[in-house]
Amino acid sequence: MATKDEIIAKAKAAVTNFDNDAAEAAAQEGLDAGISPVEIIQEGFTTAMNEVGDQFEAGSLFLPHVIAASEAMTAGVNVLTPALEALGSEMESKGKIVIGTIEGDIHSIGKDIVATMLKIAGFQVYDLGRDVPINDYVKKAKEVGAQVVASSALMTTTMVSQIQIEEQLKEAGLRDSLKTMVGGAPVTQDWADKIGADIYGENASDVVTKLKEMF
Ligand code: B12
Repeated sequence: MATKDEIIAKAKAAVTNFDNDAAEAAAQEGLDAGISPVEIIQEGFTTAMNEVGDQFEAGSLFLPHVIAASEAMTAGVNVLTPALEALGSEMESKGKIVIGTIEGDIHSIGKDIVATMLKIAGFQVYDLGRDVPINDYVKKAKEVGAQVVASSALMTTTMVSQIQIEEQLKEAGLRDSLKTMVGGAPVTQDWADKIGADIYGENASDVVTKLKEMF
């Protein structure tokens, strides 16, 4: 039987080789070997996506490669999702979270992982998808009585819109009754502090730890 390191290496190679079948096979092999789906996602698929991103930035890979890599990652994550969800299905709701990728931004992989992990941790998650108009976060938060409004931004050009979430929640009179949470690759604790967001989450595990402490 392959070792954990070998299976994680297969998961990484599947993404960097743009191979959906290999990603699904590595995910299944990991589950069969008893490896945590979270580890397969973070150490395997995400590490590989970051490498693809670095090569895209350096000009050695192009957009079709990034699309193919993200499809491979999604194929692998889809195999892991039922196992992830099964971990949390027995838990009672800890609170309501509205989440989405911000207006103008279609990057959804990281947001999807965070949403899944929050469901597992026992939160009731309302996922608005990607390219979400600012007002939609506010409307949904009001409609469901959310405790947290969470936004993902993967580009320096779209993270600035996280400021508008803060402003529109204030205008709607909701800001004091809930917490805001921000994340995504260019987002930092400094940025969260600067715009007045309550919580910054570096990755899905960090998000869950911080929210569990808070609720
Ligand atoms: C995959 C990808 C794509 C895919 C997205 C597919 C999809 N369905 O999501 C596609 C090919 C569609 C794409 C398109 C584009 N992309 Co792109 N893409 C990436 C890439 C390589 C990886 C992103 C990813 O999925 N990472 C894996 C996930 C698991 O990590 P993550 O998203 O960071 O999420 C983790 C944390 O950030 C955090 N997190 C995420 N969301 C949230 C939310 C909350 C609330 C919290 C607390 C935490 C949190 O937890 C997650 C899990 O651990 C990045 C490079 C990079 N290193 O980020 C570029 C990158 C983001 N893309 C970039 C660009 C420029 C684009 C395009 C404009 C390209 C083009 N010329 O068309 C378009 C954007 C179109 C648009 N309007 O949005 C640039 C952005 C540069 C900038 N301005 O900041 C990057 C940085 C690449 C680069 N180095 O140049 N892209």
